[in-house]
Amino acid sequence: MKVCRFLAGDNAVRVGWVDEDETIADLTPAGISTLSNVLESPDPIGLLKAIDRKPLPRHRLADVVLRAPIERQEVWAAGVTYLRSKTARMEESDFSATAYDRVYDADRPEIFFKALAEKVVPTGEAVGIRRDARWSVPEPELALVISSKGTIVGCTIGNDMSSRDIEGENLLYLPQAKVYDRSCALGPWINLGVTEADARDWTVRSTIVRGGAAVFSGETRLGNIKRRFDELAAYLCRSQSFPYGAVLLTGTGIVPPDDFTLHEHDVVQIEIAPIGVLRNSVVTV
Ligand code: DO4
Ligand code: MG
Repeated sequence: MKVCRFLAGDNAVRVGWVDEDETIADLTPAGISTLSNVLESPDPIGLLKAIDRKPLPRHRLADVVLRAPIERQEVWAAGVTYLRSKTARMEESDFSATAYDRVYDADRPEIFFKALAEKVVPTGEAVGIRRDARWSVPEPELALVISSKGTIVGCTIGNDMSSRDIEGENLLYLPQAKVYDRSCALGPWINLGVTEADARDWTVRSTIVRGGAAVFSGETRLGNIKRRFDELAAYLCRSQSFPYGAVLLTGTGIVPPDDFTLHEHDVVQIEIAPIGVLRNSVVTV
């Protein structure tokens, strides 16, 4: 079951149920006006199943504008959860190599703050590359949607945009490499009730298009993530409460070659087939 935030004719943000036939049922007449109404329910799937969709207004996906599937949640990100991410980062920086090597094997994962909800970019809008960075990449990641009780209630696709030269220069620069305008995209919507066992069979595919041609393609299986999803969520929620819930990016296993950097006007496409596609052009910020 997929739920989204969308704008229809009157420019009000509504919550919709996305059907397999690519239409959206507007949940407003059913009393659901926020995503939190669903995500914070004791039984999100049961809540939706109890709704009679027949009388609800319907829109074709092509006729609406999707907003990022987030309201007031903080966005956090786990790092170095794939062997590919560890080796890429160890090559990027002699200075920080030991830290990446150690965190990959440590009990405690790397988890860092990524974005406030209002700064998250939806599918169809531009993600940013910093004007003071020379080496910028997308990080295609599964994003876990976590309720205020710390329960994983759904998932979506995330892009943890990163400035690798800034991160590689000094580990203490990580917040500047990771947190800046348009550095986080989420979407297109949230899949509810996915089990970790199912998701581990899914493939993440990423393509970067420049001037109409693909300049990078890569893929990985979510089963390559070293840590369990509930382990990551539990670490995030240790000694920290999230009254509006949280979104946790689970790390990247797709790393373009070291001579690749994003350019303005590139288009980054990330697909996890059972969820959908997150597509963003690139702008310098
Ligand atoms: O410390 C580096 C960040 C790691 C990261 O974002 C990832 O592995 O996805
Ligand atoms: Mg990342």
